[in-house]
Amino acid sequence: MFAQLNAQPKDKILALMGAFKADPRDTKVDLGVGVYKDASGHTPVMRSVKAAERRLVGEQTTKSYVNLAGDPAFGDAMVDLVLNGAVARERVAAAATPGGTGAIRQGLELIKLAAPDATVWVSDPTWPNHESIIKYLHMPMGKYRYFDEATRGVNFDGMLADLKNIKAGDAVLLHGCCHNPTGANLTADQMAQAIEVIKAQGGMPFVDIAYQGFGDGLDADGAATRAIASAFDNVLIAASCSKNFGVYRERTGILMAVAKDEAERDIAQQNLNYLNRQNYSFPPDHGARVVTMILTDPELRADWEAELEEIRIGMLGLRKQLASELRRLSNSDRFDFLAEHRGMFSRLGTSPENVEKLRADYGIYMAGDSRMNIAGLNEDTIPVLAKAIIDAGI
Ligand code: PLP
Ligand code: TYF
Repeated sequence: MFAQLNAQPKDKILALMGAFKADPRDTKVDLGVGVYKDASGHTPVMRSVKAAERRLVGEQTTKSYVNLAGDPAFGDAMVDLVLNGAVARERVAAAATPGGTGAIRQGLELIKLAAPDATVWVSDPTWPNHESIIKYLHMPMGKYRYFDEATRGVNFDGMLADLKNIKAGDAVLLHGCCHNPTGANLTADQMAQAIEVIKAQGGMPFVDIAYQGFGDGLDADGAATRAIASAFDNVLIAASCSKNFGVYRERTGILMAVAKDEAERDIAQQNLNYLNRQNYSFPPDHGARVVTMILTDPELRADWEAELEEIRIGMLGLRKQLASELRRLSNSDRFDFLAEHRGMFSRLGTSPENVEKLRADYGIYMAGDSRMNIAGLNEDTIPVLAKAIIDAGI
């Protein structure tokens, strides 16, 4: 049996983690995998998460099964966090999933159940796992232009032109905020225009929101998802708690299906439950329970929001410092886009050869497409990176 298996391609971002670990240089800088790190390079457990876990250990009296869709209180709390009343609660089906990745997988499977021939459109570029899962499911995939290599902003004209090619019944995967891997995002006005085009074409949006609170703030980062949810009869939303609660390994996420009305919501909910059952029966509960406790306890919530805001402001500060150091060294404004980008990532916009040069000559690790994890920087490494970028002739 196993002799018939083919070798599988590695996840390039995860492979980079191994290469970084193996590098003996103590000057090395890790801008690879998308995990938040503080100034000392540590990924801490958030204070509110620690407190909620302590409370949970004391209070929990059973580890018995919950529901196929997970704890309904988690669904309520997350629908509230992401949608904040943008659509009537009765229209939203929700199921807990193993991380945001699980939600993406289940959402794609739901599309496949409903419309096996639907094309799923993704931004070019997008998070590599989007493409990988779509291919694995043998679903037709299309790409819409997204990144402008010259400005390192969004190629909005290209995006709109490509969205005008989608067919009725197709799905369009959109990043709710903090685009991965580019860091370039639509303005509210551009999103409104994209919504109009997708609507006119009869497409259905599928929003992936994995960084709410990492861009312009918890509320502002939900605005695009809310605008989308309130503009269509049907929308899918995959939300991850990995980053904004720092619960990466707990695998905490949720898939929401916004339906036309309550009756349609019931059918959608049955299908979400069905898909969970086919794939793993019950979704993980620990992280979801911790998140629910934080979101519903005013004290824990206030502390979580404060810590998340510190993280966000810290990353914004790093962006500004890097852009200003590069402005000084290059005597130009050509790196100002770094301060305009939002979230954890920025695509520097240079060749794989230059990325390799930065790794080999300077010990600076970034993804092969020149995506940098801004949270991997600190006051000491910003000048090192800026100098390396200029010395390498980028
Ligand atoms: N979507 C995007 C764009 C991401 O960058 C991530 C990364 O972590 C995820 C979804 C899902 O992450 P997780 O499955 O760890 O919740
Ligand atoms: O893009 C990233 O770096 C994060 C973390 O298979 C990640 O989203 C990377 C690879 C992967 C799963 C998560």
